Amino acid sequence: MSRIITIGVAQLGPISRDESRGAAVGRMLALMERAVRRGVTMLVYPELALTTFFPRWFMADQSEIDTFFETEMPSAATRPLFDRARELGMAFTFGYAEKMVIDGRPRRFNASILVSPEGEIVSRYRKIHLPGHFENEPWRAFQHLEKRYFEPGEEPFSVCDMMGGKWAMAICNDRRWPETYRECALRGAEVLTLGYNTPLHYPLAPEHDHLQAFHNHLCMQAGAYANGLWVAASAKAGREENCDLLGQSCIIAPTGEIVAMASTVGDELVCADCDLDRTREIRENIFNFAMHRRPDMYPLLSGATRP
Ligand code: ING
Repeated sequence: MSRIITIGVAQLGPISRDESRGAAVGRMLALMERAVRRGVTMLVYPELALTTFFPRWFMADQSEIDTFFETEMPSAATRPLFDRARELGMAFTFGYAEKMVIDGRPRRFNASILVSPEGEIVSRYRKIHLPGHFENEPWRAFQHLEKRYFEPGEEPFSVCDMMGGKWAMAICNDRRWPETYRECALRGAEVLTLGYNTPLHYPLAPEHDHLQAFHNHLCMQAGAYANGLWVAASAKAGREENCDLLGQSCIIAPTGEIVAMASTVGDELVCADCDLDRTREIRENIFNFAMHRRPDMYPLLSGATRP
């Protein structure tokens, strides 16, 4: 019996700084309604889907920074998303700024969750690769203060069994690191979902600005192919608070082919019928890890005990 799952990627256009959680959730719900009409049973929303990408500003006051964080999930604002998805029997994933108290200490992460068709949070992930910087750098057209506002995730990538498939989550900058895909594939993942907020301008290397779309797909297509993974990637896109964010949300097959892609920089749904068994074309042949991979020959990568 084939394991075809119709995956939807719900790209979001700009979210303004003063946009309420309710407004953002309303837009997410509208995309969910469109998704169910397309037969989608798994819907992928972007990184930090509930707010504007606030690391673009330096804020000295922690109480102001904390206005962008969620202290409970589901919250009153996001509960409608959980309720409607459960009514529709749709799984979904989205990213948000998570603040929680652990051992009496407030912790803050750039997080994402996977919610089952029954409306249960079945997996949590906290962004491992935090890009950007810690101190305010006024020379930049905009800041990228993820290293200031978030702590790096302390748990490795993980795989969750759901809907007959094996799902892993990553977030934004994670997609640029080949280790992300290989670790998830070695753990048995068949689908990697991720969201991103990617400015077109990269202050440290503006000569690469024109390559943002190329690099975006390059890293995900390569990761999908070399690991036999479906990749479903959802952008927060468009001119958000005067900062142009890359769109081109997409679904990539284990062959590395882009099988669906957004063509706007606004709220847009793209879908594809994803046969999870197609991962086997890659994982049982060209990238059969057991048969061909040589971790003893990559001691610096694999931690194998060789000089
Ligand atoms: N954003 C960017 C990303 O990795 C970035 C940071 C932009 C890195 C452009 C390199 C080039 O897509 C987040 N949120 O990680």
